[in-house]
Amino acid sequence: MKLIIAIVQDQDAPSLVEDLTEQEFRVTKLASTGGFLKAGNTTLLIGVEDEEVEKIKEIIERNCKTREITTSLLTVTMPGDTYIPYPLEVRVGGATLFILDVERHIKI
Ligand code: 2BA
Ligand code: 2BA
Repeated sequence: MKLIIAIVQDQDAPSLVEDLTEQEFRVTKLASTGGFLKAGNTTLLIGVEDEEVEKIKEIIERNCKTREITTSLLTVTMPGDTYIPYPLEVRVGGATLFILDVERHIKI
């Protein structure tokens, strides 16, 4: 069994979760925050049999889009610690996946 940790954009999460559950996959949705943009994103935990991993990847590819976003980061200027916002173009990927081996899967 594998545990897929999928970090996706909030906009893509509802349709992705719907597609996964429609196809009988189990999923747990967590609210998360990206360290760089400090904006909300969604982390999904999906526990599946090894042979289903490719199918999950396809469902994620279908639902998750890469987006260019312009954000404003704050930079500190010395001296006096003044914060100046500057615009930054960032390409946020469709999804970041971590696929881990599951040692044990127990239901109590
Ligand atoms: P939920 O996805 O909200 O599922 C609640 C309960 O609904 C499940 O209890 C199960 O009895 C039923 N259920 C879920 N998906 C189903 C489906 N496709 N067909 C028929 N019945 C279904 P549990 O199995 O005890 O799971 C409780 C919670 O644990 C789940 O909440 C989910 O958040 C998480 N979970 C369970 N298995 C998971 C897995 N393989 N990967 C990720 N999260 C899992
Ligand atoms: P954030 O950390 O908010 O990053 C959003 C996007 O900003 C990233 O998109 C990337 O294009 C850019 N970015 C991130 N760190 C950067 C840096 N140090 N310098 C320049 N640009 C940077 P993605 O790579 O598609 O990542 C989307 C979200 O997935 C991330 O949100 C983070 O929450 C998560 N993520 C990505 N890689 C990860 C990793 N290796 N470990 C844990 N979480 C990861």
